[in-house]
Amino acid sequence: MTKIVDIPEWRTLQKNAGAIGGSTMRDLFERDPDRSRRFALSAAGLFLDFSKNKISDEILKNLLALATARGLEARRDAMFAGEKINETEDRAVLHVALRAGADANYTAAGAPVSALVNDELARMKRFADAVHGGKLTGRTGKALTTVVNIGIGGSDLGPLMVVEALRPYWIDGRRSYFVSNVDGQHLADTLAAVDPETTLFIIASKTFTTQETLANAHSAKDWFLKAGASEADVAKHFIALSTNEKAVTEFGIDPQNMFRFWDWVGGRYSLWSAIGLSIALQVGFADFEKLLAGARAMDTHFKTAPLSENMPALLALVGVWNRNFQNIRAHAVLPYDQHLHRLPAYLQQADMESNGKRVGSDGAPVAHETGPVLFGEPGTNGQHAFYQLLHQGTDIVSADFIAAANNAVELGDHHQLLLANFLAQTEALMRGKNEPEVRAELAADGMTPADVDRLAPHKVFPGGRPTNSILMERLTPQTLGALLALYEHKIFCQGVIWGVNSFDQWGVELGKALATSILPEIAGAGEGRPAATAHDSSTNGLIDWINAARAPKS
Ligand code: G6Q
Repeated sequence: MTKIVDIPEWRTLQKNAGAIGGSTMRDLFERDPDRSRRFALSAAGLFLDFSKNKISDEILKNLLALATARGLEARRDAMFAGEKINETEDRAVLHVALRAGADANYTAAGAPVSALVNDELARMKRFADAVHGGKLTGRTGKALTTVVNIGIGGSDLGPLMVVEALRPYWIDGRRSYFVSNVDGQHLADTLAAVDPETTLFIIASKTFTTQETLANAHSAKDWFLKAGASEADVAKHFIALSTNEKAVTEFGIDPQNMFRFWDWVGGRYSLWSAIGLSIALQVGFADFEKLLAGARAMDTHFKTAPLSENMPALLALVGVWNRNFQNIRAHAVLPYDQHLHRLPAYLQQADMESNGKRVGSDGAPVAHETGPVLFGEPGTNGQHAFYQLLHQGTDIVSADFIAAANNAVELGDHHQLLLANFLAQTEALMRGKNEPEVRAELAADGMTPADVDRLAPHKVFPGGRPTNSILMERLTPQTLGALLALYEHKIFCQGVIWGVNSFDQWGVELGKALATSILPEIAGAGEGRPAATAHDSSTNGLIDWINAARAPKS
């Protein structure tokens, strides 16, 4: 089979990379001030400027040709048609059906799903409204004002990130906590802050077999029972979000208190499903629906816009250019919005679990790089931390800068300061500061020629660091929904171009299996243990060290 790196469209782009190598991004802007108009577009309430990448019209044309050669549109249509595009798990990929609205008519592998989705949304709405209206209360009749969502990975990061992002939309008096880590401190710290009489525990697990989530769920239930509740009270304080009714029932949750989703919803794409119930409880169902509507607007754009005017496709192609033709290995997500502080963590999973693959869908090792290392922090905090490397490090890192023009809190000139920093950073990363500029500046400051010589090399900024700027008028449920769908589809497009299955995650299995086998080798309180022998010498040594450190001290 022809490797992707051998198709003519790939080769052409390699030649383009060589040809543009001699120009700086600053040159490109100086020669063509109009580029920011051509390399920008609006969709679903978002504005994307991708002109600060080292691309030209020809490169963009050739990237679009690569997308066409890789069958991107056909693959997109196959996803929307509910075909089983997640081949290794033999599943359709239909998170778009979760937010498609009342009139939708989606099918997954030929079976209708939209009525199921809408029924479940209606159940979620009834439940959220009943909790908010005080119709559903805790065992002592008190309002359920607090949610503890117990889940991990896709059953945690999405709803946690959205609840944090929509803080201005929180219903007064309601609080939400998210417990994910099997480290008992996470649950213990949370339980210490909540009242068992007013807390609703949501056990969020697609499979309902996840070790961490079940350990936390059982411990939360023990805590609840020890606080004076009976088994019969569990129904009033524990609900499940899952695809596995049998395991939910075995845990002791009545299927009446279970909200369903389906195997065609990937964990990291599930915040739009029942997994979003914690969002609906914290902000109200109406705002949850607006989140879905925002994503739907981006879905419609993605499905219908030609690739040359398609925001997710263009963002993906620029990422492919940077990764494969500019040899950029890391990508930063930098929201200039404190409420988006969990967006980088969420996207770390969405992107790295989806496209961090070394074997193509055909089972053969790929001959090109796939997903970059993704990281990030909100601006301006990151500026005082790792931006040093972004500006002057030996590795070039690409970045997405995200901001809203208006803030929920207009406090003095804080938001202007935030926006000025947002703009300054992308300009500085693109332009840099060359040696003559640095020397002139130092001399103008009255520095001696010797000091200018000494300091100038340290003050040079090479520039040419690629960035995308994503703007919205305000961060609302709608624009947040659109932003998240933009990233989901970007990841999908890149997976298609790279020829990997973005919807499986076999890479998380090996560690899970080994943890299960090692568990019996870790001493419990007060136990002595023989030396470990079953592993390599490092792992055996680490087990022995831990067991010695856990042994009772005489
Ligand atoms: C996401 C992954 C993974 C998953 C967690 C939790 O795409 O599959 O992060 O969400 O392992 O799984 P459960 O929801 O089944 O507990």
